Amino acid sequence: MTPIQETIINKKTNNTPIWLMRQAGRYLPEFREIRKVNPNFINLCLNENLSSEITLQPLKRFELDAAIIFSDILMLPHGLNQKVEFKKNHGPQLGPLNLDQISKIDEIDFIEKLYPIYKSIKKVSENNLIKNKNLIGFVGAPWTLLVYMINKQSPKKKLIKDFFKDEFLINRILIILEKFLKLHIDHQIKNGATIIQIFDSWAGLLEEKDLPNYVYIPTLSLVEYVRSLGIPVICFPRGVKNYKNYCDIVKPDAVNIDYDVNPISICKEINIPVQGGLDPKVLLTDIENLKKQALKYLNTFKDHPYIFNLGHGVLPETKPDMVDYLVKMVNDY
Ligand code: 1CP
Repeated sequence: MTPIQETIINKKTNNTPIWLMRQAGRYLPEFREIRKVNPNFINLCLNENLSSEITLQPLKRFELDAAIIFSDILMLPHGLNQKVEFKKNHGPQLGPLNLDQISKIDEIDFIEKLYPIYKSIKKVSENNLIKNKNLIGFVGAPWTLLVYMINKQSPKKKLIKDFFKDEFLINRILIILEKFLKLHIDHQIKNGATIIQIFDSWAGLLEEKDLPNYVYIPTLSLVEYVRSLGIPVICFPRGVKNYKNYCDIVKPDAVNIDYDVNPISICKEINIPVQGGLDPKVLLTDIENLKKQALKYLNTFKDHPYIFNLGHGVLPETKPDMVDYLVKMVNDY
């Protein structure tokens, strides 16, 4: 068993594995080299040679316990033929959402469109660097994908005014997403992903009363699906106010907490393995502060199954030396 599986499945507490969200990305000069000559982000995700190379870049530098496949949650709407573009300094921009068109998408066409992602996963899984480590496949949660598909761009702090106006459209999209997310998960696992993480980056935008419909029910269905395939599933419902409720209802194998969550109370309230929490901005400060903040998480969770990670992705301004220090520190703890 890998260190992460020991933590999630055997609930071991005497070693703390580590990987970082967005560990493959813009803070690495070797990534920026590739990115510079590949201005189209979607095409880069669909280039199995480059995306597998990028996935492995952080493992060449740091003693991490997992690789996360270099792709994006928005490859799913791309697979459903909704236009997705990543504009410089602007984030994603999506095209019109045509329900008739999306309803007609055929499973084979979808898989064919995303095929290079699965080939990339296969390549990484066959690389020596991933031995005794996990390869993390991922999807966006139905709610977060719905947000991008209807909002057409990052909601930042809020949704467009008429977001909930067309209830029929929303319900149809959620049903279609569930079907294709399962297909996408299935193919990632078949090609070598050994854990699935579900990112619900915009769960925090919903009021408590809307969580069952948009977050709990659709996510529970995915969690049960991943579990039926015999693979652990980690959920990251960023920004929800009540992580305990979420865990009690959705029942993931582990939960990633965001940096606004108080680790001490979560450790008391939640029985399942916990991942993450450290504010990625701490990596922009200094070694002293990084050590202090990281120790806060390590000490709090010393008797709780815990996977070290951040409360959101590594920021592009991060110095690789700070990541190096953090990984060494966690491994030496
Ligand atoms: O070079 C660039 O300009 C691209 C930056 C970039 C990268 C490196 C984007 C654009 N996506 C990614 C890769 C990515 N995205 C990974 C794999 C690499 C890794 O983690 O090491 C993963 C797991 C994601 C997941 C993702 N994409 C999420 C969920 C996690 C989170 O950050 O909340 C979300 C919301 C996205 C959408 C997305 N992709 C990229 C941007 C700029 C955004 C929008 C973010 C926003 O709305 O603010």
